[in-house]
Order: sequence, then structure tokens, then C-alpha cells
Amino acid sequence: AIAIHRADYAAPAYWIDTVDLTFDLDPAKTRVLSRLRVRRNADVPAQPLRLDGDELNLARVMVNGAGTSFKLDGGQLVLENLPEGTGPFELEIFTTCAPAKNTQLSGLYVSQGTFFTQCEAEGFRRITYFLDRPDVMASYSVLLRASKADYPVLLSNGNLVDSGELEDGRHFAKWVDPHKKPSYLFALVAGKLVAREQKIKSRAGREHLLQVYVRPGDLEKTEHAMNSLMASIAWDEARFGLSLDLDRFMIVATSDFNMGAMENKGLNIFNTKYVLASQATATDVDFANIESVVGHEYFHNWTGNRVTCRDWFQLSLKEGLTVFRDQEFSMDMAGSPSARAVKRIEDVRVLRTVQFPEDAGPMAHPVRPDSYVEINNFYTVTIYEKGSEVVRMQHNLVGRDGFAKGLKLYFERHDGQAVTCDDFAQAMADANPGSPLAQHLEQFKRWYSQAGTPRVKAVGQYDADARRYTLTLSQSCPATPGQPDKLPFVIPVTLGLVGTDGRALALQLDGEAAAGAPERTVVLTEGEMTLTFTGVDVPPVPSLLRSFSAPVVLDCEYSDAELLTLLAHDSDAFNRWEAGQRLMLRIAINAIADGALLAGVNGQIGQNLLPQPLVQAMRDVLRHPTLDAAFKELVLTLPSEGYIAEQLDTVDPQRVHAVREALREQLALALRDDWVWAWEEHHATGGYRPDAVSAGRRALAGLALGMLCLAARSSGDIVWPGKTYQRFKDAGNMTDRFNALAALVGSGHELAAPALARFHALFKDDALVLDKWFALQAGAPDRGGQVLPAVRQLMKHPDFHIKNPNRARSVIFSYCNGNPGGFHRTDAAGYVFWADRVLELDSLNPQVAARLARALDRWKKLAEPYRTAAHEAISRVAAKSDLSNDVREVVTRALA
Ligand code: BAL
Ligand code: ZN
Repeated sequence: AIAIHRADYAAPAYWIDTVDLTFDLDPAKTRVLSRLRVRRNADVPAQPLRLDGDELNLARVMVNGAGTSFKLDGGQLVLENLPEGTGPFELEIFTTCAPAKNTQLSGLYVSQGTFFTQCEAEGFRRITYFLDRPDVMASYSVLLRASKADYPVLLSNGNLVDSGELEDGRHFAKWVDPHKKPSYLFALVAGKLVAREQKIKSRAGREHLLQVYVRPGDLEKTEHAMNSLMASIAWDEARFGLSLDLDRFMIVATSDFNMGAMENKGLNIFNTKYVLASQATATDVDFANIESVVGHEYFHNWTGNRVTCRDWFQLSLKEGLTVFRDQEFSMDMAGSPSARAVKRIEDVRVLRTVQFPEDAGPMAHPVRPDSYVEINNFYTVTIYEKGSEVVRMQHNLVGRDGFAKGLKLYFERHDGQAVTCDDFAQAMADANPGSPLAQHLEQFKRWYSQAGTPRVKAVGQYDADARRYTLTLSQSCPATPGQPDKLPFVIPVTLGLVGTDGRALALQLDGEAAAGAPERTVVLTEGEMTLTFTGVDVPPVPSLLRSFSAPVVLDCEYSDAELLTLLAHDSDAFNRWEAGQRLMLRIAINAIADGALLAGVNGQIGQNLLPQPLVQAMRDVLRHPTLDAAFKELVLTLPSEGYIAEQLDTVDPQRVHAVREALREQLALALRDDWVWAWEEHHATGGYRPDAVSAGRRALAGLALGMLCLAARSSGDIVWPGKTYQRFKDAGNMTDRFNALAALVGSGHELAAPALARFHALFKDDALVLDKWFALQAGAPDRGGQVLPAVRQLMKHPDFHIKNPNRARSVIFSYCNGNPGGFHRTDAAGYVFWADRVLELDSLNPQVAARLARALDRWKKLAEPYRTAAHEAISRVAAKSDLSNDVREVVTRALA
């Protein structure tokens, strides 16, 4: 496997201006005729034309209508005898491929009798030979021919310009895309599908046809996706003045898909998980995810499609920016400031539990990587979520209006081009001269080039006599693979001071004439900076990095009392939540370090870990008269096992699991009456709406039910498990039903088994609901090693299909990635299972296998015996000679 380096970027030797494709669709053997108008790029030295290809059968090549000589070299088609000069010539290539055998789900494949494509990043070369790189943008026309009975619907990008009958029961459709695009945005779909349709008129007065295509029978589950699409279109016009540039915008759902969804121009292809929803089958989280993913793909139409990436090292140019846009969209849709804060906490939780570990592990890479072996391995939380944080910091440094101006300038400069992350930041800075971003642009761009999570250390000192408070902020960043030393970042720190009496203090820095607002953003650019606040008449508690103003770890030695002050009084909802998390994290870490604690039978923790003031503080939040239910649910949820593990130098996953389970049970018992109150107050029996407020109430009621079942475990109570089972049976929506089921499974109650059986019987024909059923069992709390045998059993279930990525994820990933207590076994059986599945999946679908391979990224942090066993399992995978590039890159880095 060969690494590709960003520094080696060179413009293409040829341009392709038009692409005319004809498909004769057949699952066993699809014939593709590609007619290209090609011209040499006069700016680079003359050289042969090398077209990318993968698993194609080449039948014929013609140049300007005549046969020509060619070579095949490592998958590439090489043409040397091309017309002289830089004028255009016509190149025709006839190939065939075998969609039915395509289990990789990249290129052209068949899912449940329907043809789909997935071309990002390098799938187009599995359809035809091409300059398969994003800086080659062409105009496409596509002729599709297929059996009318088997494939009545024929779709591709752009506008339908012709259709009709052919001989032998075949028919055709011709599509022309009015916009130039790179090959990764090409798409076709052919099959038996039905569509929900909606005609809309944009603000600009243009009419559009919106369609959501699904399999017959799923149509009634498309209303939310359509509503989300209409909301996305309206939002992008209102917030950024960006309108839909197509007459027709289509979404098509498939149940076999490697990713969540794909932004092909005018023809988005979606995993069914992010399209289909009804109150009976989808949870509130599903509804919210659909809104966010529909938005994300739609927003790509501008950030990604109109302006695309010069090369794949710039992937975050479109992904980080589009995640930022979908996060803002979801926040604006949620409405109130507190609902925005809830969304922000949820996003940061993902960043810290998934991206921070990535940034500290063997796969750490900058937001704009310097090299890769397999680009599919770089569709990561770093590119997406950290990339979004880097855009968010720019947003914060230039302000909301400044950001809109910057985006406008970006499109004025680069519409129709393939550009770089530098081009984006430059436009933001140029549109906002004098802003901190413009002042520090070059240094700011280190966020794109340096990997690793920076740490900010804060040390405060209060001088009561002088009424002064001095705060020293310093930064550092750990080494990452290939980057031993880091230079200082530009770190916006939004802060306030909270008096120990709970007041928000007005901020006045030494030298300022008067006290100002109680919140401001300071920009840390040096290794260290000191701020001196004057007129501080009570001891203050610093509230730092409000709303998580930068993707860093904050080290600040708060006392418990200070954290309790922030938890009770901080005006910043994010930091209020953060204070509660820090308090619980501290208890967990101390308990994990306390060797005497696990002496009891079966590693159970007998001793009370929760101090009374914390219990009272949690009770105060839970019963608070004005806080949102969604926010309360977040505060009352303990940090995950993965997040706790990341705070430790050496991890014994079983200890982490035991301590967290003990904390959960103690929180359940200590607040038992309060949980009863929370359930009574928040559970609903009326109609269902997936809005943020009612979803928050259901989430809190669900947490309460889970806690009450857990409390029942040790108290012997039979009432709440019984009530929970009743709730499970009677629930009017999937959120309530699933929460009740999860409460029974999570507490290990004997009613879990009949509930699971009943759930399966009710939903045996609904693949997405069955995924939940599988995932719940594979992710269940491990009590004595029962989960792995259950997972092995689930893999033998007639409904388990390893070739279907959603199903593979629901069982294998839920266990290996989502269940540390069940996965990290002292007998190494979890790792043996993992290695077997990585190898099994690699021969079917390398992209999915490589994701699974990452489950042991952090093996070097593990305590013995886990560490040695994990090393053996990874080595066993690496020893296989015919691994895909995808898995090879992951395990090679892990072992380095
Ligand atoms: N471009 C791949 C799928 C997505 O990020 O939208
Ligand atoms: Zn995207």
C-alpha cells in the first residue's frame, strides 16, 4: 500500500469537459459506455493520460472514433498515443462491471433488487475509467436503459430530459445535470420505488419539485424527511441567502449503505436510517438525526458541490463547514437558548468521547491531513466534528454577521471551483479585516495543520484586599504521530466570573475605565497570558470556555465547592452541565484509583461513593422549577465509560465499568423518590410530537424509569419493573416503548426476556427497529460475562445478515465499540471475536471492516492482561497477507 502525500499535489494533466454515459443495467453484467470530451491541461508538461479504474472489465477504447492502443497499469488505463496539441478530443470507453457481486457498496451495486451508486471518495472508478479526483469537474449527461418491469424508476443527477420505451420490455431515461461536478457527486438509482412529492416556491420565486423515494410500503414514513428538507431549504435561504439551484431535488433511501447519506448533486442517496420515521417505529433521537442529516446533505449543495475540494486532503473544507451548518440548523430549529445549549452539549459530548481519543491515538491526524493510504479511513470525527469546531471558532472570532459576510465572499471568489481550506479561512479573514481572525490568520491555520487536542491550564488567584483576581491561562499540546512538537494555537476562551454567592460578576480588566458585560471572549495566542480583573468584591469562580468556545481540554483545579457553585449558578448552561460532569468524573476517578474498593464479592462496590452535597445538588437540578427537562437529563447522566477511561493513564476497563455501574445504582437509590417524581411529572400519555421540548420530557421520563428499575434491583421492589413492562406494552410511540425496554434490559430484570421477545414479534418486518433490538442486547451492561455469548447467539439469528452494514453495526459495533464492560474481558474472548469479525468483514466490505478495526485504537493505554491480549488480536489481523488497504492502514498504525 502506498501513502499519498498532500505536498505531492499536482494539477491534472488533462481536463474532462463533458461526460456522456450510457448504462445498460443488469445486475450480473452492466455495460457502460463513457464518451468523454478531453483536452490536455496546457499548464503542465505533456504526458500520457492515466485514468483510474477498479474491478472493471475493459472491452474497447476509441479516440475520435478510431481504435487506439492502450496499457493497463495497476488498475489505471494508460493512453499514450493521443492527438497532438491542447485541443479537445473524444474518448470512448466501453466497460462492464458486476453490480450484484459488489459487496463493498462502493461504485454501482444492488440492494434489495434496486441499483444504487456510491462514488465518494473513489467509487466512480469502479463504474468506468476516469480522472477520479475532485478537481476535475465536468458536465454530465446520462442515459439509463433497463427492464421496465424490474426497474420502473430510472434516476440520475439533474433534469429528466427524455424517457420512453425500448424493445424487449426495456425502457430508458435520459438525465442532464445543468451544473458541472466532480465524479464523486455522480449518482444513479434504478428500481421499484415510490416517491413522496412536494412542490415548493423559494423565496427567490423559483419553483422546485422535491421527491423522497423509498420502497413501496415505506411512503408513510417519509413525512418527517420531507418536512426536514423543506425546513433546510428555507433555513439556508434565510440565514445565508443560499437558494436551491435545481428544478428537482431528490432523496432516495437504501437499506444497504456504508455511510449515513451522500450529497450527490440533486440526487442524495440516504441510508434508510436517516429517512424513514413514524412515531411507532422511530425514537426522538431518530427524528432529530433525520432532520440533521437531511439538512447536512442539502447544505452540501453549496458547501461541497458548488464549491468543492481541490483534493481529498481538503475534505474538511466541505465536511467541517457542513457539519457546522447542520449543527446551527438544528439549534435554530430547536428554538430557545436552552434548547440550543442542549444541542451544543450533545455535540461536544460526541467530540470529547470520540474525537479526543482519536486525536490522542494512533490514527491522530490534522483536520487537513498530510498523507493517507486509504482516503476512506479519513472520513473521521476529526475531519467532521473537529473540523466543525475549527469553523465555529472562526464564527466566534468574526461574529455571526461577519461569518455570513465571509461565506458570501467565499462563494463570490470560488463558485464552481475546487479549492482548499486555506481559501476558506482567507475569505473569512478578508471579509472581516481587523477581526482577531484576520489579525492572527496564519497562526489560526495551525488548527488545520497540527493534530492533537490542546490543553489549556487555568490558574486563578484572588486578592481580597486589592479586590483583584488574576487568571493565568497557558496552553500546550501533546505530541502526535509524526508531529513531536507543536506551536501555540489561537484559542478563543469565552469566560465569566461567578461569585461564590452565585452572582455573575461584571468584568473589568486592569486598565479599563469601567466594568463591562459579565461575559467576554479573550484570545489566547501565546504560550501563556495573564488577565487581571479589578473591582472583584467576592471570591470568584472562573467559568471558562463557555459554550465550549474551543476544542481543548481545560485543566483547572476547582474545589468541589466551586464546582457546586457553577452547577447551581453559572449563567452558561454548557458550563453548568460541565461542572456536574467534573464532579462525577472526580468521584469515579478516585474510586477507580482506590485499590481497596473492589475487594467485595464479584468486584461489587459496597461503599457509598456519592457525597451528600452532590446528591443534593443533583436533586436540586432534577427538581428545578425552570430548567428544561432535556438539560436535566444531560446533567443527571453520568460520563460514559469511554470518557472516564480517556482521563486515565492506564485503563482497567472492568474497574471503570464496575465503578460507573456502582455510581449509577447509587444515584438511582439516593434519588429514588425524586426519580418517582420526575417520572410522574414528565411521562406523557397523550399525542406524540418530535419537537425538542416534548422530546426532552420523554428523555427525562426515560432516564427516571431506567433509574427506578435499577433501584429496584437492589431494593427488591417489584412495582417499578412491573410498571415499566406495562409502559413497554402500552406505549404510543417508539421513544417511550424503547426507553421502557431499555430500562428492563439495563437493570437485568427478568421481565427483559419476555419484553424482548414481544418487541421482536411486533417489529419483525421493520429492519430499522430490528437494528435497535439487536443493538440493545449487544450493548447491554455486562454482569458476569453474559454479553459475548448473547452476541454470538444474535449472529446466528435468522434476522442477522453481516453483509448489511446497519445490521453488522447493530450487533458487532454495538458490542465492540459501544460496550466496553462487555468487550474488554480478562479472558480475551472479546478481542478474539473482534479479530474474527474484522477479517470476516474485510473480505466483504473493507470500509466497514476498517471502522471496526478502530475499536482497539487505544490498546496501548490498557492495563494487563488486556494490553497483551489486545496486541495479540491486532497482530493476528495484521498477519493476514491479503488485507484491504483500509484495514491494513488502521492496524499498521495501531501497531506502530
Ligand atoms: N460526503 C459523505 C457524506 C457526508 O458527509 O455527507
Ligand atoms: Zn458531509
